[in-house]
Amino acid sequence: MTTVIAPTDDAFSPTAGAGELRLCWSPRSPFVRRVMVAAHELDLAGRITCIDTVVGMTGCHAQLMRINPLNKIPTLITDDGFVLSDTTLICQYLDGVAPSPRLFPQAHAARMQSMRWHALGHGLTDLLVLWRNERLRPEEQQHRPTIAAWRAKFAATLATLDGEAGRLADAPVCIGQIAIACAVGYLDFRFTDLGWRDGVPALSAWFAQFEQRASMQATLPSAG
Ligand SMILES: N[C@@H](CCC(=O)N[C@@H](CS)C(=O)NCC(=O)O)C(=O)O
Repeated sequence: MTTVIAPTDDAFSPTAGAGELRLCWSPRSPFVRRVMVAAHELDLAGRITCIDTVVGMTGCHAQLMRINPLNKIPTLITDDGFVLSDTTLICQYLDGVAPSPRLFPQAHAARMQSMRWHALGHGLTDLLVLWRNERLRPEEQQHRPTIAAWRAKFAATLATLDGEAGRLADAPVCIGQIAIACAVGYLDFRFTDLGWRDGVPALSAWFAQFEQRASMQATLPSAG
């Protein structure tokens, strides 16, 4: 069960209580979801208090800006005085403080495979969040060539992942699969019109399995 608190000044104070981790959070962000899935996989979710933090590219969140000049979520406040922004960094932090770290493989070959998948999932998420923001603009202000390029890159990324679905299924759960699953989950949340499953049956089948994990079910996006 995720503990969510209101965005008071106190909540954003840059030191969490002993043993506590505070996460500037939204149930809609695919980046935040990646952190929360990692936390669940590492049995750390119970230590995280989520601060309800509504951000947008066209404005600044006053309290978040005081601790993170980039004004982005996720931002993690730790009990040892760190304020960490950047999803990858936060996931690495969680892996490092978990009783048994395991989402970032140590062995070079496994690590490179995992981080390569992570880069694909992360890049796809970046692209989709930009695309979503563009869609929120009035139709006549949307830049069609850029949208056409995003569409091509999205399709090419899914085709690449479709070819790797067997390896995604066979590898031990790591940050790479989590990043891909959260990106694909964002397609189901915000881009239902794209019909992303068409033409990528192996990736669809892999995701159908992966999203049954307790960590994915506990972090389903909500529009609320
Ligand atoms: N590179 C960042 C991206 C995070 C990001 O873009 N988060 C969005 C929410 S999904 C955000 O905070 N947008 C507000 C802004 O860009 O000002 C990361 O990996 O954490």
